[in-house]
Amino acid sequence: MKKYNYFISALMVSALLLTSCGNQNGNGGSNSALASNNAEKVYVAPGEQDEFYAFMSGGYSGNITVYGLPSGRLFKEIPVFSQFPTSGYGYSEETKPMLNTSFGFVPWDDAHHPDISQTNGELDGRWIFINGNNTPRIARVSLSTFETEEIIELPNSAGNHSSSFITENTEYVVAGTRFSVPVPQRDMPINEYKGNFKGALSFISIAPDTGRLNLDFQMMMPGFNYDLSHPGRGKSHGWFFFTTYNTEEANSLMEVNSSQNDKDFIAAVNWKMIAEYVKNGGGTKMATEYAHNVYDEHTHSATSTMKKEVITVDPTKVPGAVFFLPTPKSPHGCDVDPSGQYIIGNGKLSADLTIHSFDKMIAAIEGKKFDGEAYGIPILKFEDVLAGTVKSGGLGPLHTEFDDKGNAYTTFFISSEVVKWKLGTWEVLDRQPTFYSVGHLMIPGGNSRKPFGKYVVAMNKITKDRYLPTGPEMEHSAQLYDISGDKMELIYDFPTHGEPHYAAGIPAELLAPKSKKIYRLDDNKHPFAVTSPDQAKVVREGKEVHVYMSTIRSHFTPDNIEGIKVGDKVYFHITNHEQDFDVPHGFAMIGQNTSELLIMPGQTKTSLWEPKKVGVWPFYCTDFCSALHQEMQGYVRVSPA
Ligand code: CUK
Ligand code: CUA
Repeated sequence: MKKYNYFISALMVSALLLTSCGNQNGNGGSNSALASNNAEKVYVAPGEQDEFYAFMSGGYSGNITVYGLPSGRLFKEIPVFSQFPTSGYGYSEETKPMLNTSFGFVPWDDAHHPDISQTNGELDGRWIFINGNNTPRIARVSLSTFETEEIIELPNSAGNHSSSFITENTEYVVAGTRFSVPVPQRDMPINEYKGNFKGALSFISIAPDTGRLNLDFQMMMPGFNYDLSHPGRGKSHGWFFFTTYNTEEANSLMEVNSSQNDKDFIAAVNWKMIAEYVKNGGGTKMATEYAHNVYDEHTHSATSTMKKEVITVDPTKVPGAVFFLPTPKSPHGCDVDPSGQYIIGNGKLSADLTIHSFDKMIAAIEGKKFDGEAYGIPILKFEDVLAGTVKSGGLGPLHTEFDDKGNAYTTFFISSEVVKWKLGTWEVLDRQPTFYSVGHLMIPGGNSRKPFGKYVVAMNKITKDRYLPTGPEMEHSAQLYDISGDKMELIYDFPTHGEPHYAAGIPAELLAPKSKKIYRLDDNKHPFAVTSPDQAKVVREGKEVHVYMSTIRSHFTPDNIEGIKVGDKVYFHITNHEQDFDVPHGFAMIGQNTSELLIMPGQTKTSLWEPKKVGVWPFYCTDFCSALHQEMQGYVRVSPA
């Protein structure tokens, strides 16, 4: 592989380590002259609704939070990878299988990048996808029920960071691997990493009607760190781009080891070509193990299947499908503009942004103008693919989004700012400070062919003085900018839950009409559902007891249960017979060490209780559902074993 000479400037390294979050205190944060005007811009009057929904990743909370824009109001937390006592997700018998993995039950993850399904490159509001970083998984969440419907684990992957980005007709959700690992996993010396570890890029197809996921194939790439990715769109539809770092393949990423190369790569992958190759029988079947968990909206239940095989593809066996584009200074963000022409790689140790041209890339490939190779994969010449450079004047560029007027907006972590620049001329048009140390930013539709360029949200890593301190640990801080004019205008601060890395935004008018208001009882195919309160019953099968329970304002049926013994396994299967919008009932049993349940109208949910003590034990409804909510109670008599 070609090597580049590179001296890391001392300034750069110290800046990277220190961050500038302390430097900007009092610098434009609370400009009261602007305040009254801007208050109107974010004010959503009582009874009125927000114009946009923002779906923010929860980071280490493992979930997705849903905010309104411009109000910054938190509407909902959607449990995805984490158990969630509020609704019983991951605790109820129906949802526990969602969190199965080949490592067992893993009720937590680190969720970074949500992405909304698209049709012809435009947001279509059907599903949102999100990655589990830690135990590599991809989830699909329904945007009609706002429930997690599917989670697929990714074998051979580790640190599933560069996902879950989708192709422009929602053909594939694609995942890179941040950590390369031995494939298959085995006991070997860590310092034999170089040349022996692999970087698996996973291509998961999405069924057009149901959204069902299938891990079609994995490309076994050289052992770099595949950090972020984005699909081509428009003219570059059919390609996927991944930033890499540590192309040195160092097993210890002290600065000296991994940033020796002046340039790492953006890997350009022609996924259409590889999908065709696999369809025609290409690739190798490899034995492995990964969980595939599916939640069925009709049975209100999930099933988990352990898959045993994956098709792997050696990229050198598909000539013309994979190329490396040299990209300076350990690139992080990898973003493609709405036209699909420009691929932006933000070198996080750099001040400048590197923009590659898709047309030039194709011309270089056709002209076979290569500059060596890495593990058999051709490297294109930097100058041959470069479209331009933005001399940003900032430090530590991370991520870029786009508006509908040909502008790009890039975050700078170290210099704590958003810089607006022009696609094609590469001139900087504006810059605004962020508070503080911004990671991603989001414009609704800002990574699609049709951005809605009214607002940009900056998601900041450090909160510092923005809110009254609620202890050493603070929520994160987001800033909202109005970008409808020539200059960005900071109009609002709001705290965000978990650690939002990225967000996906969508106009309310594309989403709200699809939102499901109620589960119909006649569509409830849960095996333990009861069709009416008079069907309620208690059935014993050996040590297992199944309580077929009904709940409707303001009563549980049955409400007095006898004949239970210490050591039994008691399953409460509770059907909510309400058919009014937004009337859940809860169910909680004393000593219950899983969680309560929240059962929506038309749903059936199950809680397992294993009584440990003789006595008469109460249960009650946990959701204030009617004037007689406090009357929603019952007893279970537990006799000696
Ligand atoms: S990110 Cu995941 S480390 Cu820049 Cu997309 Cu925050
Ligand atoms: Cu049902 Cu409270």
